[in-house]
Amino acid sequence: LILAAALRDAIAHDRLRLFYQPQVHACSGTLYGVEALSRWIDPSLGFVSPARFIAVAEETGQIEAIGKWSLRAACRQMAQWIRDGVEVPVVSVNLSPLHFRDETLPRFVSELLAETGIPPHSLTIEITESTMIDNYDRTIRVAQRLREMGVGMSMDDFGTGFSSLSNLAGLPVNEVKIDRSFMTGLESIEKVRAVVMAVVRIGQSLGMTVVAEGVEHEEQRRLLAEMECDVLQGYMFSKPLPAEELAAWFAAYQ
Ligand code: G
Ligand code: G
Ligand code: NA
Ligand code: MN
Repeated sequence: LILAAALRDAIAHDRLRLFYQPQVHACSGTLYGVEALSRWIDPSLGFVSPARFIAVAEETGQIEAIGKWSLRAACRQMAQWIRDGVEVPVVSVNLSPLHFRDETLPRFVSELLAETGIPPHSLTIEITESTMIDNYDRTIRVAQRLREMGVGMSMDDFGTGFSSLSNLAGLPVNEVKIDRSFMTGLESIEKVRAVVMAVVRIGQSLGMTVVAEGVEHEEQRRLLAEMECDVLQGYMFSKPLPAEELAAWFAAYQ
C-alpha cells in the first residue's frame, strides 16, 4: 500500500526513468536495437525493482499509465537519437498483457508515431508475461493491428511462467526472447543446451527473430552464435544504461 501510494506520487512527479540495454546481432556483432527498462529511484524508498513495482502497478491499475508513459518516453528518445545521428535501429518497450485488453492501444501508438515522427518499424512491443492473458481473442486483435501498422511484436521471457508454446503459435509476434534463466545452464548442462537449440529452431521455423537474454560470457555467445540464434542481449555487451550513456557506449563499441 505504501508502495502503491509512492508509485502514484512518482508517476505524478515524473520520477520514473527509462534505461536502455543494447541488443547485438550474434553473427556480425552490429547493433540490432535496445530494450527500454523502467527504473524508479524514490527519494525515500531508494531503488525499487521493476519486478516489484510493475506487480503493484498491475494490481492497482497504475500499469496503464506506466505503459503509456514508457511508450511515449521511448518514442521521444528514438526521435532524439535520430536527430542526433545515433543509429539505434529499434527500441523495444515492455507492456503487460493487461494493455492488450485495451482496443484503443493501436490508435494511441499510431498517434505517438505521428507525433514523434519515428518509423513504425523502429518500435517493438514486448509482451512481458507477468500475468496470464485472459482475453485471448482481443489480445490477438490488438497485437495484429499493431503488426499491420508495422510495429514489431515480441514474446518476452519465453520458456518460463506464462510464456508458452501455445502463445508463441497463437499470437502475431515476429520476435521471441529466450528467458535469461536458460543462460546459466547453457555451458554446463546438455539438456539445457538442447532446449535452447530447440527454441531457436522453433523461432526460425515460425519466421521469427530469436533473441537470447542474459548473455554474460563469451562461451554463451559462442554457443548461441553456433546455434544460429539471431540476437544477443546481456551484461556481456552492456547493462541497461541511461540514454546519454548509450551514445557513448555505442561510440566505444563500434
Ligand atoms: O530491469 P529488470 O531486470 O530489473 O526488470 C525486471 C522485470 O521488470 C523484467 O521482467 C522486465 O521485463 C520488467 N520491466 C522492466 N521495465 C518494465 C516496464 O516498463 N513495463 C513492464 N511491464 N515491465 C517492465
Ligand atoms: O524480464 P526481462 O527480460 O524484461 O528482464 C530484463 C532484465 O534482465 C533487465 O532488468 C536487466 O537488468 C536484466 N538483465 C539484462 N542482462 C542481464 C544479464 O546478462 N544477466 C542477468 N542476470 N540479468 C540481466
Ligand atoms: Na522485457
Ligand atoms: Mn525478458
